[in-house]
Order: sequence, then structure tokens, then C-alpha cells
Amino acid sequence: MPQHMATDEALFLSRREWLKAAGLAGIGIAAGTAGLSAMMGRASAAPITGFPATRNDSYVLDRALTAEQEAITYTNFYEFGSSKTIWRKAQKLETDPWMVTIDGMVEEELKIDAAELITKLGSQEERLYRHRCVEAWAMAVPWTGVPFSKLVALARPTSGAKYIRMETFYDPSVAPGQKQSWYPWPYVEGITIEEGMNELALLGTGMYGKGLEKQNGAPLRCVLPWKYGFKGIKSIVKFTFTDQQPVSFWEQLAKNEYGFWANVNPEVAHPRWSQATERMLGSDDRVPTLLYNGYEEQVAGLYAGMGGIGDRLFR
Ligand SMILES: Nc1nc2c(c(=O)[nH]1)N[C@H]1C(S)=C(S)[C@@H](COP(=O)(O)O)O[C@H]1N2
Ligand SMILES: [Mo]
Repeated sequence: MPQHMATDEALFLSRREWLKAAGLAGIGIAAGTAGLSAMMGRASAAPITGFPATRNDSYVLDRALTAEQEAITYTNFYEFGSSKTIWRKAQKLETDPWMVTIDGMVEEELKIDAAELITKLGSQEERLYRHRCVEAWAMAVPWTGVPFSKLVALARPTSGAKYIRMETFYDPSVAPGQKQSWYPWPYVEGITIEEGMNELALLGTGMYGKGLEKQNGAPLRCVLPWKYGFKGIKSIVKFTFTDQQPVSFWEQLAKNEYGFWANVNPEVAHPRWSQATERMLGSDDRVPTLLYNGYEEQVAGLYAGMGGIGDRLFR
């Protein structure tokens, strides 16, 4: 078992055992956990609240919103299998409580319950964003979340840190896909700190005015609308600030097909298919794919010093 899990699991167990020993299990949980929180520096178990959040109208769409039913039943979450219809299997994921670790090159490492983390980061907002999967399907959804920049501010990265490596939970007893040993579990993604501070980057907590469905990456995921969807890592348990460029799950599997940058670019074909157009979920219509998925104005500056969005940025 990877070390990161051993640590988290041990903490959970000791907390449950403590509750039992103190006779608090089942009754007076709220009071009991409040006391525990104080003792252990930890939030009581409660899901993320605050839905629906106020919409931030700065982000407008050029297309109709995808029907909620489509967005929650057609999902990519390889932990539960490689088909798009894993939503029932994903219900097994226990998302409350949910411990998140912030570590690496930061002023102070933090282990915190997801709901307490969101409370610390400030108010959530709703934004309408396009989403473009590298497989050439797309959707447009109302996300709820907090600007990712707030997480960076909370973490206070040290001066040498350059990247944020993010990791999804690892528990093959819950997620059958994780028994498939040819995949490099757990799912890992990474961005530069500068990308994480871009106004568009969201730490996603909800969709369609509600908390995230499990199959969409509850309780916390990354939302990076200018990048291919695989960068939007789901059900995050760890944020590590580092000076090393993270090697993502898909990059480990096929680095010529799924590169670190993965910025949406209609001009650069995937080695096995064109990226010039995309299919909107719930429709057979194909629409032209937009450079940076239509977010050039907000993000082009991130890559200016790198010679723009050449082939190099996709690979
Ligand atoms: N942990 C994890 N995160 C993941 C994936 C995954 O398989 N596992 N799939 C990615 C891909 S390829 C896409 S397109 C989006 C899909 O998000 P959605 O299913 O909520 O539409 O999640 C991304 N995040
Ligand atoms: Mo994707």
C-alpha cells in the first residue's frame, strides 16, 4: 500500500476508535466531534455546504448548457472503469469525511477536512464554463467552486516551488478500476503555480447548483477550462507544491498523446484523431474547437514566454 494512504487511513481509524472508546459513536456525534476537532485540529465531519452559490456573470458561454442528466451520467472516472457509464459504481465512494493534505514546498503543511478547507478559502461562486475532453466530446456546465488561487494563498508556497502536483484517492476496495494494475494509480495531475493562480482555475465543489456527484469527482476536483479535461483531476486528496514538473497519470501511460500542458488547440491533432471539432454531449452536432477552448484572452499570457501554444505545449 502506498505510504500516503497508510498515513490518512491510520488517522481516520484512530479517530473512529477514539469516538468508540469515548462512547460518542452514534450519539452526540456533533458535540463529540467538536471536542475532537479542538483536540486534533480537525473539522467535524460535515459535507461542503453553500449551494447554490451566487453566479459570477463574468464568464459567458457561446453555446447552450449541457443537460444535467447528460453531464452526470456520461463521465470519465477510470477508477471505476473505463466506460462512460460508471456513475452507479461511483456511489460506493465515501466522500464525507474527506481529508485533504497540502504539503511539499509550503510554509506550513496542512491536513484538513474538505468542508473545513472550503470554509477557510472563502465564499464559493458559480461559473459557466466550457469543458473539452481530449477525446473530442465537450459540454458546458455551471460549476461551483472557489478560485484555485485561494488555495495557493493558503498554502503559502516557498520561493523555489513552481508546480502543484495533485493526487486522487487510492482505494481499490472501493474503486474496482484501481485493481487494474497496468494503470499507474493513483491518478495524478499537475499544473504550474502560475496556472493555478490564473483567474479561470477553480477548485470545483459543485455542479448545477449542488455539491458534486461522486462520479463527477466529489467532494473536490480541479476545473481548468482551457485545458483538456484529463487535467481536471477528480476527488483530490493531496496537493503537493514542488520544484519538479509532475508526471501525470495519462502522461505516464502515453506521453506522446497526453502531454503536461494539454492546452486545447484545434490545430494540433491527437496522434490518433483530429482536434479540429468536438461533439457536444447530448447531441450529434459537431462544433469547431476553439484555441484554449475559447479562453485565449485569460490564459495566452501564461504561455507567451514559451513561444505560444506550439505543438510543444500539447505534447
Ligand atoms: N481521478 C480522475 N480524474 C479524472 C478522470 C479520471 O479518470 N480519474 N478523467 C478525466 C477526464 S479524461 C475528463 S474529460 C474529466 C471528465 O469529467 P466529468 O466526467 O465530470 O465530465 O475528468 C478528468 N478527471
Ligand atoms: Mo477527457
